[in-house]
Amino acid sequence: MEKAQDILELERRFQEKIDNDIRIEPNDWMPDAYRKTLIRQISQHAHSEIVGMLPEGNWITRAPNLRRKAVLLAKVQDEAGHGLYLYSACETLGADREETIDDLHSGKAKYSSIFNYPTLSWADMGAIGWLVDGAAIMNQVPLCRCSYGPYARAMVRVCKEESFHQRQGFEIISKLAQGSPEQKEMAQDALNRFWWPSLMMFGPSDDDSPNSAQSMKWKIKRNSNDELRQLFVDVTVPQAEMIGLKIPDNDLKWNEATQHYEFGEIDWTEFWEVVKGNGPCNYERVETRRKAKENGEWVRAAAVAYAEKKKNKELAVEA
Ligand code: BYC
Repeated sequence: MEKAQDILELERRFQEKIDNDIRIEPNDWMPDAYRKTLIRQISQHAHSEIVGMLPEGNWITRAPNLRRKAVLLAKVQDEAGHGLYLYSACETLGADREETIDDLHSGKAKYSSIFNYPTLSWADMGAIGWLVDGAAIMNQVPLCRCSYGPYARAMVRVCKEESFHQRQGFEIISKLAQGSPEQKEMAQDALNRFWWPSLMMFGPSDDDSPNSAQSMKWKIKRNSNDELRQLFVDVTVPQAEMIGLKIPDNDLKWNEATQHYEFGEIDWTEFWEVVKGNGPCNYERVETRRKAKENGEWVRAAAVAYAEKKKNKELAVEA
């Protein structure tokens, strides 16, 4: 009985902190469900950053000039860094990093649906930076105010870097859109293929989002999936107009009364198929990560052998 009362008191204090916007830190008491939700979201986010390196990594050797290559290389390296901060944030919650990564490789863990689409032309580098990083910023800026300290702090740096990513993507796509008719066509084709998957990045609509209500109550998420999707559409449509590209949605129209764009129905069947593992590149993406781990085995073994040798030498000196 006393124990149950203690827990109630801990829960009360936890909720009080949340209500007063006081951050929860790794050593603070937190309900198991809060910890589990954070591990779920942060690990999925980390996997997305790591798998997200693949579609763009595919174009590093084919960038059209040295400047584009250097910028793309830096961008992909930034994504690796984001993945590492996020795996560390996950560890502060007690998750084992090795197990977390193995869950990605076994197909058990989710990562963002967007990275299961192929990158078919250089214009896709523009579309990804502009749309995918643009959507990521929209979703991640509110996460800088997440109730869990390590996640919120990681997001501050991630968002700064995502802003640079978005701008480099917009620069690529606008240059193509102002180029030759063939280049303009490439830009339009990339927009046609990445528009709807970018809207899907925000997750299912609010009525079908099982986690949103509780995550918002805990101030992990600050906005609902639909709210952020709408903000993204409102910001991005004028950008497309500015560079002379057409959003591939015949139902898109400005609503003067609500001061928002109305847009067409998202193909939720396609979304859930991709999330379940049946998208165009799901198999290839996970397989590439699995092979990367296998191929790096000798590096890890060498590092461990070196560390052990060094430790034995130190012990011998001490003796
Ligand atoms: N794809 O109840 P819901 C980047 C899952 S990387 C796949 O709304 P929640 C970048 C969801 O996990 C950006 N699965 O969930 C990197 C849940 O399944 P479980 C990645 C999705 O968590 C490289 C179920 O559907 N950003 O920027 O409240 C290059 C029901 O959904 C998706 C983040 O990870 C999806 N799109 O909300 C360039 C941001 N959507 O776990 C760029 C952090 C939903 O119950 N994450 N699902 O089995 C979030 O903000 C939230 O987790 C979400 C989903 C908004 C994504």
